[in-house]
Formats: sequence, structure tokens, C-alpha cells
Amino acid sequence: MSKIVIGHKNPDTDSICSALGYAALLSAKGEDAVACRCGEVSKETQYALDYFKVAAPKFIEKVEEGQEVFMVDHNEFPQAVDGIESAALQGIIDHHKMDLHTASPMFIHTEAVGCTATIVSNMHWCQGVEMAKETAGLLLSAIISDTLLFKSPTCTEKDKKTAAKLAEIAGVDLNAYGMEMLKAGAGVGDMTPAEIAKNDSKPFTFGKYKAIVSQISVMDPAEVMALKDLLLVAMSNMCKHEGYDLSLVMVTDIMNESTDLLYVGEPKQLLADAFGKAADGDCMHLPGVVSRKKQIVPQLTEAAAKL
Ligand SMILES: [Mn+2]
Repeated sequence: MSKIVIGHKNPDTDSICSALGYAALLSAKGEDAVACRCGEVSKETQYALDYFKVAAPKFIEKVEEGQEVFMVDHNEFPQAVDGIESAALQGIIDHHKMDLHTASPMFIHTEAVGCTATIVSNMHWCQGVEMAKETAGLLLSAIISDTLLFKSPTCTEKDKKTAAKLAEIAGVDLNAYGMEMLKAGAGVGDMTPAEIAKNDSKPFTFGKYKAIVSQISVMDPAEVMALKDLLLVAMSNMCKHEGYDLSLVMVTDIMNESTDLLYVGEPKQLLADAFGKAADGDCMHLPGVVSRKKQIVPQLTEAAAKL
């Protein structure tokens, strides 16, 4: 059976494209590897796949016991495909905080860069593996997505250099393509409040509290904020039905680099402590905040430790 390369649930562009990119690298090195996904393809990712004429990875509900799996763009089991606990984990390539206990030794490559695709791209080059034009385009798309076209504080020089090199291989104008791709994914279109509340969501544990943190990046936050009351109901339902103490939705303004953080659940003190603002309502404006990984999750983790 082929080895599976797979990103996290609710896959973003990095999780889809790094899975395809790493599967391509393994295949080029003679391994039998295939990219998979465990969630729907977002509008932004679909734009990239269509642009470079690549089919989405195969959808799988769960992995079988003993299945050989590489995890990309995540390392926490609650975010991973169902069945991961009994899979034969082969390796992890990631750029998130690590929360990891492995049953056996394995290949782990993690770097504090803005995108898993940056790591995957450089693995190709370090190993002298030629990269197909389409693969370069998809890996570039992932970097643009994760770094919000280099605006996110998670973005490093390595991401920028890698993206420039990928754009050359893919034959696209980096900025023009980047803006088009972000725009394609940014509108809420016909999404329901429940879909928005779950967009790009990831579960986390902060101290003894279970939280789900979603993010929707938009050009016009007013479009989302007009649905605020319905969103709050959807978030509250998600807490009730899925057992979360807190539901957070980051409505991120790509152009102005800020986030309106909607919140439902308890303890609100956790939010007040984490962001140094009153948390007696249901929304907090956070100027300069665009990154869940760097500007939301660490602050909540730290505040929970002191609560
Ligand atoms: Mn990523």
C-alpha cells in the first residue's frame, strides 16, 4: 500500500499543497507515496489547484491501522486524520508548536518558518530533486496563503527567498498571482454562518479548557461582521454540540492587518488576560494581529498557565 502524506483536518492551502509537494518529492526518490486530505478544499486552495491544473488530493475519512503516514503542516493528533493513533507514523514536516510523543523513532523536520511549503521546497533543492512547474506553483500558493503575501509576522526571509525562486520555476508574477489567489479565497460568498464559524478551524487545549479557534481572512471584514449575531449563535452551538468551552473566530482584515476576534464561552478572563483588553462583550478588535499561530495561540496558552 502507498505511503500517505496528509495535512490537518479542515485543510488550508498549505496542508493540501505541502502534502502534494512532499508526496512528489518522495515519489521522485522512488518511494510509493500519495497525497491525501481529510477535509474539503477551500475556495482559495481550489483557485491554486485550478490555476496550475492539478487535481485535489484524494479525500480519506480515516487511515487504517498500520498505514504508513507522513503528517505535514501539523503534529497534534486532535488536528490529524481519524485513525492516526494506530497508524504507522513515518514522519512529520511542520512549522507549528510541537506537542509530540511518538511511539517509535521517526523522521521529524520542523522549522520556525512561515509555511510548511517553504520546508518542502528546500528539501527538494537540498536533495537535488527537480521540481515540476505545477508543484512549484502549488508550494508558492501555500507560502502566499500562510504568510498573507509576506505580511504575517510568521513570515521569514527564508519564506520570501523560497517564494521568489518558486515563482520563477512556476512562471508567475508573484505579487499579481498572490493578490488574485488571496482574493479568490477571501469573500464569504454563499457561506452559512455555521460554515464561517468553522472556517479553517483548529482545536486547542488551553490549560484545562477546550477551545476551537477558526479564522476567516477577508478583504472586507464588514461583510462578515454584518452576520455577527448569527455567527455567535453558530459558535455557541458548536461549543454545545462538540464539547468546547470556548469558540473563537478570527475575522482577519488582510489589507489593514488587523483582526476582530469574536468569542463565545468561558472563561472570558482567559481572553482578557491574553490580550490585555476587557472581554465582557463578544468581540475584541486586535490591530496588527493576523496570525493565529504567533499572535493568538501562544498568548492564550500563556494566560491559561497563569489562570
Ligand atoms: Mn502551514
